[in-house]
Amino acid sequence: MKTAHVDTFARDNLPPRGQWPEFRFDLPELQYPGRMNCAAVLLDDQVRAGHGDRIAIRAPDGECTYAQLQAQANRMANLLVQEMGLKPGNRVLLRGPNNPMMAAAWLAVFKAGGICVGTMPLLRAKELTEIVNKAQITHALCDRRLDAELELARPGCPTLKQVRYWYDDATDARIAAQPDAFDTVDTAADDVALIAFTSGTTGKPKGTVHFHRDVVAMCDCFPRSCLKPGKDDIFIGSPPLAFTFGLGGLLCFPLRFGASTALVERFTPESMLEAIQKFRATILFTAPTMYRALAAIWNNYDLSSLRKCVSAGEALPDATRQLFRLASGIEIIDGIGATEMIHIFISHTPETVRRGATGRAIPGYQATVLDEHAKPCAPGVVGRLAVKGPTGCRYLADERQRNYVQDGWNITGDAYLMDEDGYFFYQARTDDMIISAGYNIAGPEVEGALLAHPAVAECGVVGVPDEERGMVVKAYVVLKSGVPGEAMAKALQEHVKRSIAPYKYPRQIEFVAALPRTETGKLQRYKLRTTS
Ligand code: 3UK
Repeated sequence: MKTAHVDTFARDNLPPRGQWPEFRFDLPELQYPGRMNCAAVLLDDQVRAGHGDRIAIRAPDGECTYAQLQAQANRMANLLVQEMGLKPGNRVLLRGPNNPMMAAAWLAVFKAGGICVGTMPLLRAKELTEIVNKAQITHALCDRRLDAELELARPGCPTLKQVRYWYDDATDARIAAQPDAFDTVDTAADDVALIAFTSGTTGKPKGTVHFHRDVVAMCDCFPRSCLKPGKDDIFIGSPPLAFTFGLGGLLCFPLRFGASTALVERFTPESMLEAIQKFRATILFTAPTMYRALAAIWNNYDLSSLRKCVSAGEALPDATRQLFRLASGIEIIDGIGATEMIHIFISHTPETVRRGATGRAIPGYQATVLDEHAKPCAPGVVGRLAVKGPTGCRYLADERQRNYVQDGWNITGDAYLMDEDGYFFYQARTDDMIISAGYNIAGPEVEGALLAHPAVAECGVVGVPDEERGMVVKAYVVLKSGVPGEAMAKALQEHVKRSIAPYKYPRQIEFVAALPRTETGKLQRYKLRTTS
């Protein structure tokens, strides 16, 4: 299909075809036409189908309908094209907390045939500079409140010529002055729609390239099979739209199903429950650590509207699943996704949960566990997780493509085992396995055991160098009750020895006030390792 992009930078910097994963479109709902713009599917089609008067976005300062969201996205698209000179295929940096302006900006860039590059609100000038230069970003739309780091980055960003800040009177007036009609650019289904940078913890950031078709495919896989949302659902949650977990769960999924999204800029556990209560939200997206915090204060709010809860970003320990179910009555839907895959590919419904498992390959995806010779492991044997489906990894000009894609499979970097029934059990990140005195120990399993102890609020387990054993298991523990010290350490060690194979118990325990986490809720194990 002929590209609509005038600027072909992103296409030109895709990996060579031979290094692409195998793409599979095995379901009837994945048979897409050759031309599609994801914003036309998510927004224009909904308005055309008569949903214009339904609420699309709810926010603390008001609501907006599908028709109003479309008009705002159109005005912003006109600003991009008429005043900022955007050409289809140009990369546009987007930066702001989750709110209606930000949502409209994403849709505006898609409509104009631009390529969205979302950036996490907490990124600093150095990281922004790397992203702008890697993706050769030409335009930026940014919330005025987050201008400082972007301005600091600009001198090091020669390609970035056009920057506008919203919530700035001049820009807001220019947006308001634009026509509210815009002809959505008729992109090819395989024109690039976004470049998502991985929240990876080490090394230079990797840009993962996703097409318009991929954005629609993520809506037609996980939510369709595991969430089954309806028009009356109200989505809410914490992941930033710059994280594809949030882009799907808090913008694309609700629009695809004609539902609505409640966008809130910042959450504490308390304000999240207040917001669920206020908006009568029905579907929640957040990370395991937030579910632990919510469970502790659940009873203080009326949360009767909530039906479904999705957890992703890191492993959900069974102890957290049980803690949350006791508090809320809700069985969490766990799902593993990756920026490379754009969204979730292994998950389950509340009815098909299996304790300790992430779930099964969702319809549309295949998953397997491979041994060191790239052969499938027998059930119960730990190996490397490999997946394929309608979406997959295409790094922007990056040698690391060869690590992630092997023989057509996407290799996520996770150690998993599969049982006889096709359920996948997370062990650890492949490079996080602890080898102590010849034993392979998965840190998350030890964390799961510790979390089942009533005194433990949060914990992180890593291997630290040891003369005698090569490595020993060390646990960093945040307590919710009890006193840190020798006696508590002893009690926790005994508890672990009673719950899992005794050799896995943490020989060292350090009590801390908090654990280092990324903006996406992931424990930063490398920081724990370097502090020991
Ligand atoms: C880990 C999980 C166990 C796993 C993501 C949903 O997390 C997302 O993307 P990232 O690129 O990280 C990917 C890696 O995170 N992980 C994520 N979910 C789980 N491990 N159980 C889980 N449920 O190591 C994976 O390889 O930041 C998640 C949707 C979109 C996403 N981008």
